[in-house]
Amino acid sequence: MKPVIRRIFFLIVFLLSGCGGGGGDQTSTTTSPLPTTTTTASATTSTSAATTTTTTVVAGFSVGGTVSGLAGSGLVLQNNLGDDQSINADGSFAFAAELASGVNYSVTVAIHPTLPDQYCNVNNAKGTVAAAGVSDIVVACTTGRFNVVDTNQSLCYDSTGGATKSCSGTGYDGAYDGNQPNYTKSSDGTMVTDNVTGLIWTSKVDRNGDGVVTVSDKLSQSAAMNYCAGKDYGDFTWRLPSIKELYSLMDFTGEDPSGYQGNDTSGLALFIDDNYFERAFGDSSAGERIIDGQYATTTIYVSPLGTMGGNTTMFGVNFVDGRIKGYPVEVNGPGALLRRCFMCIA
Ligand SMILES: [Ca+2]
Ligand SMILES: [Ca+2]
Repeated sequence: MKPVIRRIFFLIVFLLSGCGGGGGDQTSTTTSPLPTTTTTASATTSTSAATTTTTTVVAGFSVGGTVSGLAGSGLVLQNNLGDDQSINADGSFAFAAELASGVNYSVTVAIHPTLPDQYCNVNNAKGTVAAAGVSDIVVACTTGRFNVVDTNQSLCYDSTGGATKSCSGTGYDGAYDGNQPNYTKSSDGTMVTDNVTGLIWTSKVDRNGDGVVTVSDKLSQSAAMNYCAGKDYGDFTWRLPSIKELYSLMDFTGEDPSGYQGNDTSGLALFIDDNYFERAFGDSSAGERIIDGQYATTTIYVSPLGTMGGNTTMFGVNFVDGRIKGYPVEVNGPGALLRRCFMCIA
């Protein structure tokens, strides 16, 4: 949604109606006195018995910040997935549309710079306007690097007993915050923007849209690549991710359910943020295990020794048990059992 945004102004038109006498119609426009109104981003109309008063109250605050490190061209920022703002040089910026107090903002990179290829990271990207302009959004562009997302792991464990311990000085994942996972879901819930890597993901694994993830939604690697390439949605060019891209979604707050005997998956903690991405497990009705939540990638494991009984092997991510492994790329076994979950990226 794009709220109507303008600076505060008051327009009061008193239409004097029904006056007796032969003076004819009278219309006056004034800027005071001001009626008591609630400040919102939309027009407010109030009516009294004596006069008809139309009061338009629009309050807006700028949303912006600073850009640094920009070397390429073509950088486009968005606020709430709209209001495109082209950036040509380092320095301060502000979106054209201003937001009313209480309105959320979420700044993302719509197009990263090219020539040279750059990645621009956005910090302080989200918040709620609080009766003041926002100017602390920091867009930092770098050349030739891929922003690594933190695994969301903030705890550290003793390597022998497994008890939690202080992270200080350990050098463990939990000792580093890094680029914390940060996602934005599209309004229809079908796409997720990773605000750290800049990748845009399809969020659904339920390919046939019947509301449940089964083997019918899974494909072999080549079929998944064709499916993504043929996807016509959102004016993007879609493709199957590489292992590096898919692994960037790994969330180590998940818990490995290996050994779990039940069929109810509702209490299982996945290794992907299910606030943004669909939950997917093995299809027990088709003979799969609950942990058969492997996702396909384009990345092939090249080994002179051969793997998977001589079958070409791709790297995949299992968001149910948190593992990264090699899997055969094609359906060559008992029917659907070697098909994989997948998501597309742009
Ligand atoms: Ca961490
Ligand atoms: Ca389905």
